[in-house]
Amino acid sequence: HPIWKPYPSISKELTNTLNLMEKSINLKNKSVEQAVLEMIHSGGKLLRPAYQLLFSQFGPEQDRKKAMALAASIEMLHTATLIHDDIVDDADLRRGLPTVRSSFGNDVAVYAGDYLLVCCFKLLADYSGSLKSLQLNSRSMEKILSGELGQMDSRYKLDGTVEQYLENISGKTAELFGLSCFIGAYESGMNQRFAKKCGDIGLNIGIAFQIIDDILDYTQDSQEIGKPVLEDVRQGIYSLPLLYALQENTAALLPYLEKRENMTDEDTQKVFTLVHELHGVEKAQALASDYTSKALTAIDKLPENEQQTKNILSTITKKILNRTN
Ligand code: 2DE
Ligand code: MG
Ligand code: MG
Ligand code: MG
Ligand code: MG
Repeated sequence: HPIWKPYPSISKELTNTLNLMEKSINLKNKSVEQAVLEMIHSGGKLLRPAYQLLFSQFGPEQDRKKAMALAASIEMLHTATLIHDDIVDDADLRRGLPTVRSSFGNDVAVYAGDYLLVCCFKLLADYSGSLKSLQLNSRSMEKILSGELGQMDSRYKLDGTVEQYLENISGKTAELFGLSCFIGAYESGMNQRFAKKCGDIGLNIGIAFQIIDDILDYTQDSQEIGKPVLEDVRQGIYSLPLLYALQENTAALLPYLEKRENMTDEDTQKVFTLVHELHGVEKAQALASDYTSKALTAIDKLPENEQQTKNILSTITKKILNRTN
């Protein structure tokens, strides 16, 4: 992916990580195998493995083969959650391409996600030096699921709070960023205290990342972000910009939102306009900036090293959190 081009050594390790993922995929069932392979090669930014590889540069144990295997494991977990997410969200487009569920159907999509979860744990069990990483990984999966379920349980709720929203995205999205950063540092031989700081940086990056993702639903069109926009609203997922707008003026939004899944395109357009007018986007951008600043301040306090990891982390984090797609 072009964002890694300025960093040849990470770029090379990410290519090797992808190759390792590809090599570990072997199924008799060619539909599921092809679905998994297509998804892996669909041009994702590889953010989680990249953060994991970068944080693994801090420790004394520089086993790069292990670092790349663990990075592959994280990306496989991430890919599994996306395939399953697109089933739950009825999404037809991801990264500008048809989703697994729309190309291959729900059955293949469920199995493709299942298989990637299996691969994730196989790699982790084979390469991680400690039970700790396996424990953390399973706990993270539990938190990802809790975030998703929290979101599902808040569907169509007009009195959802920012706190609940933050709790849900901390699980469904930020947890995986936190895990990547923690495991990167920890498996390179850093102590838990340091790894925990790295994990917290990942959590803040992940929260900002999801807030921005939710803002893009209100500022970009589907072509620009390569996935459906405003579907969330129709499905009752009221993300931060809409939550802020609801706090400002529930009555203005109610006539549209109360139609629930029967909202027309005009209704969602009207909600879109109101969210902007009621400063929902602006306020969400401000909260994303707070989390970005927290992450950048903590990155700034990381130790210096030969690879200048700290500078790379800072540059790419700024880039990612200023993204428009
Ligand atoms: C993406 O959220 C969230 C991903 C987490 C999905 C987790 C699932 C539980 P979005 P976009 C489905 C499965 C859990 C496991 C396997 C541990 O807001 O806009 O839907 O990219 O993101 O579709
Ligand atoms: Mg989705
Ligand atoms: Mg979803
Ligand atoms: Mg989204
Ligand atoms: Mg969504």
